[in-house]
Amino acid sequence: MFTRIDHVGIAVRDLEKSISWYETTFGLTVASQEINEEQGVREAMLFVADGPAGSSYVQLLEPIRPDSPVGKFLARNGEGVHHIGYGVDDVENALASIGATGVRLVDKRPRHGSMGASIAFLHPKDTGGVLTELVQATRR
Ligand code: V0V
Ligand code: CO
Repeated sequence: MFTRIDHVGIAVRDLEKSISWYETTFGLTVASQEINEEQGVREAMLFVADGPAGSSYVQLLEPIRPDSPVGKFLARNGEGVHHIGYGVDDVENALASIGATGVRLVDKRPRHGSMGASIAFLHPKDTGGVLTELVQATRR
């Protein structure tokens, strides 16, 4: 069902500082930068590599309000890995088949994600403590 790792989401306190660190230390480059009001984040996608099933990224996430998923995560855990985003061909199909196994769906319907993707989250309490995101990227 999964075609690749689309991105690893990392909670950060200062987006600009973290972007600079990834650019300087790892030589990554920013592919896109957006504010997602619904998700409560300012985020940047840093390109890592192209693969046969699409590209993979590091997603840096800074909260735009404290009572958001990333704001609460930072207050509790500090900076670090927040979620894994797996690429899927069809996010609605993936949600239906994963939901049928009993995993709670945070999103019953896809939402707007980075770079025009359709995304949906699975509940970390049902996925071994790993917040998991399904990502259907736009075809270019
Ligand atoms: C919370 N918990 C986590 C977690 N966040 N566990 C693993 N990884 C995480 N990232 C645990 C937390 O430790 C608690 O465990 C429990 O879940 C409840 O946490 P809470 O802070 O009280 O929060 P809730 O219940 O209000 O919300 C938790 C959920 C929320 C997962 C439902 O964070 C959510 O809706 N996340 C999906 C949306 C999201 O993360 N958006 C930001 C990225 P204990 O203490 O009870 O054991 S946006 C994005 O990636 C975009 C736009 C993109 O890729 O394009
Ligand atoms: Co994400």
